[in-house]
Amino acid sequence: MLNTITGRSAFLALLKDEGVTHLFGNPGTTELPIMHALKDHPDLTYVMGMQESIVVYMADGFSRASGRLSACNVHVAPGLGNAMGALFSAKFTGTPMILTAGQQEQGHGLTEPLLYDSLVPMAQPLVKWAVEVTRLEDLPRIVRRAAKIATTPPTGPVFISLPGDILNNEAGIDLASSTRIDTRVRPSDEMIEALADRILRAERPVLLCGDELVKSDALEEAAQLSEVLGCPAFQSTIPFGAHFLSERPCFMGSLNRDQKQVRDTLSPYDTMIVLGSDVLRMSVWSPTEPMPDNLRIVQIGLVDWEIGKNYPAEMAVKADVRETIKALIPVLQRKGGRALAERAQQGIAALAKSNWSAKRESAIAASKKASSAKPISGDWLTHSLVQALPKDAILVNEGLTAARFLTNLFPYRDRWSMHGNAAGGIGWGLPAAIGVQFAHPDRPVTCISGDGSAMYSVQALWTAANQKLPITYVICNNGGYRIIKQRLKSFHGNDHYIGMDFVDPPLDWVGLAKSMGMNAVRVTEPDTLPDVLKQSQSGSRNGPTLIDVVVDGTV
Ligand SMILES: Cc1ncc(C[n+]2csc(CCOP(=O)(O)OP(=O)(O)O)c2C)c(N)n1
Ligand SMILES: [Mg+2]
Repeated sequence: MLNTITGRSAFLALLKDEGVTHLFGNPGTTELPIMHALKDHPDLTYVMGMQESIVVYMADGFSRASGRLSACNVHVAPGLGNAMGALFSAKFTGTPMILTAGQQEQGHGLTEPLLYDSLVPMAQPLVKWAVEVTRLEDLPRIVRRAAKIATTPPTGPVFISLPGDILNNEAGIDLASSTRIDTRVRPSDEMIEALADRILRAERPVLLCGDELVKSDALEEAAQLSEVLGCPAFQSTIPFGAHFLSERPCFMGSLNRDQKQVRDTLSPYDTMIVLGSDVLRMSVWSPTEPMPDNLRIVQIGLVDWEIGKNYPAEMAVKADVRETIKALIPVLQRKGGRALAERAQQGIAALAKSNWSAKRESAIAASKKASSAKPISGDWLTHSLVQALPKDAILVNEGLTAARFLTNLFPYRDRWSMHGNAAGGIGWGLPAAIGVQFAHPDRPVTCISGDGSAMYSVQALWTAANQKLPITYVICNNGGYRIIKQRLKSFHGNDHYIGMDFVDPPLDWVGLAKSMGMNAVRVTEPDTLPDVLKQSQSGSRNGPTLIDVVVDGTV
């Protein structure tokens, strides 16, 4: 005879058994069964966000900064609707996340009560699997399957609708156990040989490095591969993670999203080895094709949707990047012999003048030139912030125009050290930093955000204060949507910036932050900025702090 258990308690027990430690949520009546059961699960921390997009962004930050499964719970149809922008982001980054919503009782939902709509079709386009539980006995199978699907590469969010009758019913059910699929697969011996032969045939190879190097923990291996070949390694066009060890000699920084520049940058090469990355994902349309005509592609990764998606791959391998590189390097060395070693040495020497470290020096010099500009230059802010950060700092980046040089200045030293806006929907940074801090309670987390971006999710500050998280928030306050103004001007030659300023009335960032229970300071003087930033990083703190930096908004 199995012990009887309520659906609500079984749900929380199942999440915990799948490794979930925090439930990010926003409650309504349909979530009350879960809220009722929480007191019996004190080892699951409930983190309340004051709007559903914040809830999902917090969970997203947690998973992205840890690689672990996260869970978040939102309120029926309007709550799921509020969460869609954040779910879109989680889909983009393949965040392993279980998103749930309470739903009206089965049968009652059919009468279309207040707040009701079908949830599964709403969530479906953005998740790997969407399902509603229709029998309590199915709950364990569904949660176990959801956790497995979310965590199996290509990882991604899943959605479960939880009707009230399922949560409140009681039954003798077996909670079963967790399944995790080990996908650290390497290619066949034949393929490794063929890959090595093909790469050695390349006269001018180049690496393109993406997010799977973080997910598969392959940063060291990727750096070694670049050094064995002596070839440049570029980060992909959206630098939303620490996709390469910045200070290694072959790192060139990230490609940008200017089609012409990318084409020019890549045209010297004949073979692009794509390591767990999308290929030349762009933002705005251009008549220029970013891929040079004669560049051939060798592509490796587990996210097969991206392989050969827009550009055919001459060799395509669905395998773990770390395991593949580990198997490939000794074969390359054996086959390449001394000739390869010599070529690699020359290649590394030739990169010394143009690699990330060299470019960093010139970016520092350029930033210093702006050290006395007022309003404060974004470049001086970025430089001063990077100088202030301790070695183990984690940076959450949604700094937009003010932080344009951030990834040129901040070195990625480990795979969790930087997380940036990936999918383009703004408002991710403030709440994501909360999840990042929960994932790394012992590391200092700093979030840099544009003022416009921050206003999409400003109530996340309350959660940071409520949870006493020592996050430093740096707001780049230029009083408007500068990037949109820049684009109106450059695309349309129009400098009538209707709907892009917030100066009447201006936003009172210090007042906003203080109203949500946190310390805040406004900085207008470029010479005091470095000290304020340094102070923000020193000592232990019991709660967040906000630094409102008044920066240049010139278009
Ligand atoms: C969810 C969402 N809504 C609107 C946009 C369009 N958008 C892109 S950037 C931007 C303005 C960003 O302003 P801010 O964060 O202040 O940065 P700044 O350009 O001033 O540096 C807007 C509105 C978007 N990307 N995502
Ligand atoms: Mg702005």
